[in-house]
Amino acid sequence: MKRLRLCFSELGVDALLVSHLPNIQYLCGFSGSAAFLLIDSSESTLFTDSRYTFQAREEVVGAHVNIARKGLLAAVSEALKAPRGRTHVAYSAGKLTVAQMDLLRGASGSRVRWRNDGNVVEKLRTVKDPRELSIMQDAATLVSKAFSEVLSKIRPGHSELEVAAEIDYRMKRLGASNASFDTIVASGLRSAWAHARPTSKKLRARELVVLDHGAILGGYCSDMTRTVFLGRAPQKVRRAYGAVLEAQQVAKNFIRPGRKAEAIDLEARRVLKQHGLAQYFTHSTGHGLGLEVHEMPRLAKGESTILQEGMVITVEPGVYLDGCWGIRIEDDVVVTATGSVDLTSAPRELLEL
Ligand SMILES: [Mn+2]
Repeated sequence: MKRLRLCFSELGVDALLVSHLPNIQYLCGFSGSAAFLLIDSSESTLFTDSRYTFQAREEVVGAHVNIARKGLLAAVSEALKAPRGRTHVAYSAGKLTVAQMDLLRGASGSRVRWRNDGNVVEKLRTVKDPRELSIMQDAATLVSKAFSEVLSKIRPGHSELEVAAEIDYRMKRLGASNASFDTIVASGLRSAWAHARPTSKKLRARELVVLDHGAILGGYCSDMTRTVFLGRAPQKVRRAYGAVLEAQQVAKNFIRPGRKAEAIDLEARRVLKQHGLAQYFTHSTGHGLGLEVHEMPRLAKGESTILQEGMVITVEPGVYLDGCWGIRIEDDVVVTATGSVDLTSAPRELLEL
């Protein structure tokens, strides 16, 4: 919150209304499902409802707690009306509905001028402190371990849904509070769908299987993808797999503080181009990771964010051949003073099961 207040003058505001729950958790520790956090230059107030009275008392640090009786936004508006000379308030355009904004504007009146917050909290969140990095290392280790435990279930005859359920179960047995997104298990032709949902389709011999899964541990997400072959992989698959792995390694090696996020994406594409596969790489190379599974920055064309020490990002090149198969390899890495270090520990070479 101290670092956030230093941004107020640049934003030209006296206060910030935080409406995105992960931002609220980041700033004051509250992990409930209904809240707003109002931060002005000297104090902060968390607005939540009576379901969270005890939880807020336990979790919230550095903010007063206001248990709203007649709706959170009514309580927020009331606070904005208080005669404190508050005039310019930043809000998160992407994280408030039009209806909520109308209500706030109507109730707070013309004395409050609203300004876009420019994702100021999301930007602070990109750089993780040592405590966050330690949790994220554990979350990445957990998902690597769950994957190794589930290998015996990735066999012909088991359905995608069964394998996905097994992954989720293993992650929870290892201490995850939840999966960080719906686990992806996509086999055969369906592996070409970059974000397929698992189905009742049974795995068959001589198929590729893409497994993309992540765990939430201590509030922080991990995200990992492995692609395995059921049986002995044909030459074509081996070559494509080798190209994706090379693209991933080269991209990782290119990561260092001071480089633009888009440069890493370009590097992965350059390698796949050398192998004649660039046209099949149809998504961005990676994304920030933290309290949310997709955060700033994206490793993508046009993303000018400068990488900094302490950022955690995924590196996940892939190739998808419509009607044939898909391959993706994804690891979580942390940007260090001189380069990057893997958080994900599961082996990366092609597994033939
Ligand atoms: Mn990912």
